Amino acid sequence: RRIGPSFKANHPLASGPVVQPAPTVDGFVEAFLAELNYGQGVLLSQSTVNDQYLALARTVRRYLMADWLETGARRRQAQQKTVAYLSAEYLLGRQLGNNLLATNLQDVAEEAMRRSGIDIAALRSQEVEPGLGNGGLGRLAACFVDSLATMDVPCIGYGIRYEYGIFRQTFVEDRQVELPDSWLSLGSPWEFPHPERQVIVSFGGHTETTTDDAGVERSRWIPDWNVLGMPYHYMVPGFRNGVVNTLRLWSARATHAFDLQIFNSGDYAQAVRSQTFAENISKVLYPEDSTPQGKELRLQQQYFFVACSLHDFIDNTLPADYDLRRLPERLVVQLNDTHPVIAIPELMRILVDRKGFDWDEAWDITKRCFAYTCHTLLPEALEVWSVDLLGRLLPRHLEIIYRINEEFLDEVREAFPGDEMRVRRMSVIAEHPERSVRMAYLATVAGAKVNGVAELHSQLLRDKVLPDFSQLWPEKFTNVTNGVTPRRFVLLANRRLSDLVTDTIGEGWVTDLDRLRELEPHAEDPEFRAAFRQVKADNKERLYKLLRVRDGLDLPREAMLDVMVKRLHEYKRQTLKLLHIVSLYEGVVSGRVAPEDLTPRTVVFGAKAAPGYHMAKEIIFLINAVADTVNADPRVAGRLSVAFPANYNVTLAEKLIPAADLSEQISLAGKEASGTGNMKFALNGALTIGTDDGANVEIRRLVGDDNFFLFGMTEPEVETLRGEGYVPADLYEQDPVLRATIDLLASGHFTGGDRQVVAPVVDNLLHQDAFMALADFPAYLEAQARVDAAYADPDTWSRMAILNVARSGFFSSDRSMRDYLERIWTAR
Ligand code: B1H
Repeated sequence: RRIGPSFKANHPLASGPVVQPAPTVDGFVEAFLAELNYGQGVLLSQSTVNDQYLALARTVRRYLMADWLETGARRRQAQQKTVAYLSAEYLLGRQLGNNLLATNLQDVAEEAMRRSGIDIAALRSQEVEPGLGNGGLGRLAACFVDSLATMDVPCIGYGIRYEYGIFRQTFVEDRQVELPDSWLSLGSPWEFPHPERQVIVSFGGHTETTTDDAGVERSRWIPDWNVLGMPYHYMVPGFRNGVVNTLRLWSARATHAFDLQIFNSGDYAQAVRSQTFAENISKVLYPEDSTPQGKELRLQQQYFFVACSLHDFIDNTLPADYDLRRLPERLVVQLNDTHPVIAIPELMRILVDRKGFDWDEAWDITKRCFAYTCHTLLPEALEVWSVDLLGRLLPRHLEIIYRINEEFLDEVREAFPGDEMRVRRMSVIAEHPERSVRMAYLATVAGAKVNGVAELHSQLLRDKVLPDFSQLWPEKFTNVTNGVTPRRFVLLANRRLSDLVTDTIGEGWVTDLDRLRELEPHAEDPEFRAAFRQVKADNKERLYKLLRVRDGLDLPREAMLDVMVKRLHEYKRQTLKLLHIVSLYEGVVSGRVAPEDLTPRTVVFGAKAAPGYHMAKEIIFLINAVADTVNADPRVAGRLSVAFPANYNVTLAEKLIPAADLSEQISLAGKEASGTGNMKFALNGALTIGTDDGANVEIRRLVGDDNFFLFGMTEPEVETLRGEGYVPADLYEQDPVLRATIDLLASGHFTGGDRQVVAPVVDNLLHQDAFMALADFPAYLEAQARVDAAYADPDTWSRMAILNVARSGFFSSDRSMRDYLERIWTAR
């Protein structure tokens, strides 16, 4: 056995050596068996797959431990500025594969398992991914903490340890049925509970005004109930760099003091009820992606994790004697959308009420600590909390928000004398339809920086969502285009492509993704192109094998793989993709098109709908109904198939994306803030068919117009059409292909003759079509025809695909993190 590689004798850790197993097959086997016998309490011969998975996970954990402890000690000593990334969601994906990759132990572990008579693949499949997020926003947080660790930036990711993550989606008679995601039920080997670091969080009650020793009036919060926050720590390893950062997720517990009172009063049942009540706070992730519900429990969740996190940083992470006037030198709080914005009045409360600062000084400190990232443009997605609810749950915070707003509005009046309309527009407090707090405005007032997540989005944020603010403070606004981690989404998900790339240009690209540029000349090399095509074919084979076992799907091997995976939302326009499929099918069954003229395609959808989003669920039903009919119809056999595997998640994404030929990014222009799936597909050599929206704009600029299938209206064109009055039914009347397509859908052809069940979607398209699918339909068909033409020549297609890989290095989340460091975290 040897001492951990980064251990130094004179290091603060020298109070005791950290032993980690030797990174040899023997060392690994020994450590694994020790975990199995002494950790899990079973003999290898008696062990289940789950025992073996848990033991393997704990073995891998050991190899990270010395680095984790050392990183922690180093950070404590250096007292550098630290990023507190506050996010209500972390969509982490499976941990085992990522951590084997980070420690460079895949081969050793595989061989060690083989020697123990175990197929490591079965153990990998045993892991239930922590689905603690809804979609892009949560996955982005996970990519960002990965990059920060790889770049050795001090960062603590703070969030909520939901007992149930995003629901498990199943289909029953083609309709979505949600099941609870009990991801913890078979054990959770990647987390470290720290009950000794519990903190108390208060809610409710009222405030009182008192006069302090200096004769100054101060408000005091007298809450009426408390819960405990218990942190669970997760390792966030950098890529083979000896750094392991921490993700700290909070779980709600009942306080003992609280319980005891009730127990003493003799009401046992009430005491147990209150225990359950407290623990409800971290029970379940709200499954709404982009349309927040103003539910009290959700506000409790937000305040709960924010209060725990600030307390943890200020009271447990900073040295005891730290001078809080210098807090902005040590802390930058990045607010991942508005969900943690209650942190702003919370820091004010800590500074003023607990630490005795005067208001102005506290406000000066607070303003320099926060930065806010906005992830949306949809007006219905901008969070507001009713004053009534907020005042009941957090009366002191409401007072603080009022005072922040008063002083802010004075500033507005000073800058724009006599413009009371503007003052009302900019107020953090909305008066209609109900008095409420506009969280995005509060974040903008308090944040030193405000950023959007792609160039177009940041521009629209300035011009459309927060125009008054960008006029008042133009220098506050900036852009940081999203990114994705190449470790998980290329190296781990696409080992075949990674090997080809590394054989061609060396391995530096994994942490310096711009180096993919060096692949560009190889697009002209027929041998490289053939190898590239073989990688795709192998990835397809792997995917289809999985889908057969996972979903009972049997998909043709040769067809173009056309993939649309993302949350189900009308603005993303899964219906437009569906109309394309129906139009191809209708062409054949009506005899307009000979089947052999269809480019063979397999379309794969993956999408969860928010359980309360009725239209989204109707669309899911319709996709499934069309899939059933198309797949069963011999007239299109081998030419057109549609698959909709249930429960799309990170684990499935890692198999789907590397196999895809075509990436569908077809949102109505101006609606998708960025998208990050679009980046993952491009990096894995799929071509994009997409609108001029979100990060598509930047993808197209980088890969080149010739290597991207652009279609549809631009954002200004969308605005113009809306201004003129958009009448989708007119388009239906005028366009015979569209009419035939919609007529076939409406006829009940896909639903056993039932016209009633398709009506919600069809009527909506004809009479509302808020996201203008019909308006972009002809352009979309035309672009898909260009796709078919390009796909017909394998050399053309693979040249384009290789150039997509070579030119997408910009979309590494390492680059996003460099941009945050430069534009937000150090520029103040
Ligand atoms: C994004 C959300 C979101 N934007 C509210 N907004 C939620 C809003 O639980 N809620 O209430 C959950 C999620 N998610 C996405 O963020 C954007 O739609 C994508 O375009 C973007 O790529 C992603 C990351 O920036």
